[in-house]
Amino acid sequence: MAGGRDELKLLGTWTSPFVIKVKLALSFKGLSYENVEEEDLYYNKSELLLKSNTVQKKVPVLLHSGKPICESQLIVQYIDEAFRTEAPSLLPVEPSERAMARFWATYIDDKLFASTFRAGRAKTGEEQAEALKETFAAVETLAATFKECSKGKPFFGVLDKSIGTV
Ligand SMILES: N[C@@H](CCC(=O)N[C@@H](CS)C(=O)NCC(=O)O)C(=O)O
Repeated sequence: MAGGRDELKLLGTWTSPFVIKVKLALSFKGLSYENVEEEDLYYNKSELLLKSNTVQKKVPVLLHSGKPICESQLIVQYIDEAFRTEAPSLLPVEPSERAMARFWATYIDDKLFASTFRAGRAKTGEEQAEALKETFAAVETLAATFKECSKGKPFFGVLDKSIGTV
């Protein structure tokens, strides 16, 4: 397996969708890494996180031979560029398709994750209902987009007899 525990260290927390995104990218590329879980991300950040992401102090941070890479989308791109493994590229090769993939990745971060977090932190039922409405609208947009992007490919929007339409 490429990567290696000495070479790659992921600072994260298991609940974070941004961290999960990076874990998926590492897994698709067949890279092994050391997972370093932040025990108390919001109240007591580790020294390693504070010195690795001095600006945002957020996870995920990928340490590659000690060098920190921050921001989940940039980490995914970094993994794609830095590790030419047998696995296919994470992003399309064609520039316009690549731009489109980045557009939807940003949409997921800005719309889906943001409204989901808002729903979780809402102080009133009304606030929560509003945030959930936005979340479901974003999911519908994504479902339609993935179906469209997957035409002719065995991916989203394919009818599988055992699990129905996904
Ligand atoms: N845009 C960043 C967002 C990362 C982010 O918001 N991480 C949260 C965990 S889900 C965090 O570390 N929060 C700690 C804090 O705000 O102090 C990315 O994509 O990496």
